Amino acid sequence: NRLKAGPIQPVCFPLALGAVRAGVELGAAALDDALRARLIRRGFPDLLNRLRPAITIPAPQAGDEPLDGRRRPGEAMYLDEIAASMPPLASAVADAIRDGALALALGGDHALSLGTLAGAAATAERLAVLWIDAHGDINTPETSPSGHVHGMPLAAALGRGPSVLTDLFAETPPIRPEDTVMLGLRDLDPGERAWLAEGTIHYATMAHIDDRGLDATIADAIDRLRASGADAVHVSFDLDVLDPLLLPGTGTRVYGGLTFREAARLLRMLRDSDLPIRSLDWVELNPALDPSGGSTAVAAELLAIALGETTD
Ligand code: 4U7
Ligand code: MN
Ligand code: MN
Ligand code: MN
Repeated sequence: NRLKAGPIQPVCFPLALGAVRAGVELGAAALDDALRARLIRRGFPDLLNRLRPAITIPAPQAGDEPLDGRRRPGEAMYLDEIAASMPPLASAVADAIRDGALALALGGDHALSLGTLAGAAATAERLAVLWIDAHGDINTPETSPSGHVHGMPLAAALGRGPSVLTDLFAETPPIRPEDTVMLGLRDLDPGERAWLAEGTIHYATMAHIDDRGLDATIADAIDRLRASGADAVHVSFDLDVLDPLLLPGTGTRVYGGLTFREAARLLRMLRDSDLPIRSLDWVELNPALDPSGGSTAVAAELLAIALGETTD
């Protein structure tokens, strides 16, 4: 489990086209800066030493045109630009993993998981995925109410969606729905609910977490990922899984999210597990939506816990 020990390679990918909302591209550098500053300030030299200098992969930007939130039904916005930007990100992630490091993708919006999942899958025989998010991100252009690609990356990784996205996984071993676990869900669109009702993807909504209890739900998820027999696990952490009262600096806020302590407990259990976690996404921080800086601080603090900072 590379969360707990070994080198960490931050890969910044300042993408906003998938969320069609300016400011989320600022999250990547803000997270890298805040994480390092925190580790220096709090005195965690071992963790700081594990952290390699960040690599920044260029992400396509909206340019002078304002981000255009309108679209025609069935269309996915900025689809070709986003798809074309993914291979360099996938390569950087695969290189870091092959080099023995934890590949830590800092976003940017969640469409970047198209690249990180493709890169992680390329290095594994069988990749399992843990998706921690208020949302399912298993829309296709046909089922998406928004047309925003950050609501579609997991669908494409699992083989559903426009060929320009699913082709990113053409050369990798397939990622299977039965090796996919989702946690924290509380805002699902009709097409996403219909897919989950097929019963293959393992998922826990926030209501399920309340009914079964957080620890048991996390233990179930870890058991499921271990039992999959996958030789690698990718964890994708969308910061909007946190309650918006705690982290308002994200683009698609949904009430009823995880508290700081619940998220810290989840991350400690993952960190201390025997799962072969080799890659991690930390996405959807939009510093422009929280000028107080509080959201960036919370995001960096939880990331430090995920990577082994401990006062346990
Ligand atoms: B995120 C949404 F309709 N489901 O598809 C959509 F509610 O990466 C939101 O999880 C997607 O932040 C949110 O547009 C994408 C919407
Ligand atoms: Mn989300
Ligand atoms: Mn997401
Ligand atoms: Mn979001």
